[in-house]
Amino acid sequence: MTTVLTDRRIVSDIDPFSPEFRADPFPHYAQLRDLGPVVWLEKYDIWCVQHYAQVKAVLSDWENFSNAGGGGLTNYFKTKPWRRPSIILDVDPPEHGRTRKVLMGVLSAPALKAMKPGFEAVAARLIDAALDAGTIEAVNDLVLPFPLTVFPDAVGMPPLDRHIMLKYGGMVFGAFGPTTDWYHELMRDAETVSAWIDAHCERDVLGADGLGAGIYAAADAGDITHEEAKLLVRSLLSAGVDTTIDSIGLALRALVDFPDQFALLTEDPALARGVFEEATRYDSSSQSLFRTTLREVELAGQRIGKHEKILVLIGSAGRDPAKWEEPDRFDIRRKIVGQIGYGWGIHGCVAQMMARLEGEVFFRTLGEKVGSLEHAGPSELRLVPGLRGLARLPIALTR
Ligand code: OVM
Repeated sequence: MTTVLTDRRIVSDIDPFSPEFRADPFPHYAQLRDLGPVVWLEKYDIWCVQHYAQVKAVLSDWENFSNAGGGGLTNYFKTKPWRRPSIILDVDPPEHGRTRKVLMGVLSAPALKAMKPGFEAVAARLIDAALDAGTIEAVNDLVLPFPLTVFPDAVGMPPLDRHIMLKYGGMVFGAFGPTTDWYHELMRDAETVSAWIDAHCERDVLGADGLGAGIYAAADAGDITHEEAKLLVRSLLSAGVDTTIDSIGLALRALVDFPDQFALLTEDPALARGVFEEATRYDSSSQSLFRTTLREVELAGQRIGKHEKILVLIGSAGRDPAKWEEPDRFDIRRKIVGQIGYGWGIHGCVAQMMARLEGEVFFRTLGEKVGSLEHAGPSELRLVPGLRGLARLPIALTR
């Protein structure tokens, strides 16, 4: 005899990848949180968690909630991955620890300290040019060139054709969500773009003192193989530019939207780190990620079957009133303990201290140099399925 447990799951037809949801996800997050701790999204046959507590619980429990099913909507236990899976994102312990340790090593505090003057010089040059222009489209004229310069510089990449990294980023983060026309269009160049990225993961194209060289040095030391070194460079090139471009762009928009907060920054540019930290909670590039169950589990009273996908809404966790006081207020002096915007646990963003450094340098320079900041037209979102960011942010700024 078999016992069939009645599955009284909470079902919703909400589509977190729809243009309507994505245009302003925050009221939709609140709606999902009101539905319950674990919701079944019937459109995609996936589960979804949206409260800070469950998001953290899922991300902390890697034994049940695996990364081997892939970082996006595609379930690698059932469907072939679009590229060779990442050896840091798409793996569980014990393999994960070894590769993660190598990236942790190259992204050490002294390594970041050495990058800072270069970041400052680029930020100063870009912000001076923006001030000279007076009115700019801030995404393409100011924000995008910052990570797209400092990050490949840090990796040790040659200066040519770096915009191809953005095409690859679109392919990587596009594959996190359901396929769209935008994604199909982008994938028409997939072969040439992937070949370019592949070539730039090779040791001989990377400078002798960058992050890339550090990863290959770990291979020389026997911590990983040389083939793994190449794939870890690929992880840097995959996740390193779109994420920070989008996060800095959204943080900048938040400052334009909240003039009182911008005024605080101009009075005390040392609040720059707070600007970026708060923006990472309030509105930033990484709103969601996925886990896949390795076995049947129970989560907040809901039974979840083996090899089922769970959408983990970290953007919603950042607005959960059970965790944050006045979560919808952008407050650069907020004391953030338990930041969830970089994920959590063993897969929490490995380069988060580098991202923070980029944000801090950018907004400190802005606070030091810019006296006024206003919208000069409507901002527009860019619709990469796996990321949130701006395509356009017209602003006017003065000294
Ligand atoms: C990787 C990778 C790609 C995209 C995102 C990511 C958020 C990692 O190739 O390892 O982490």
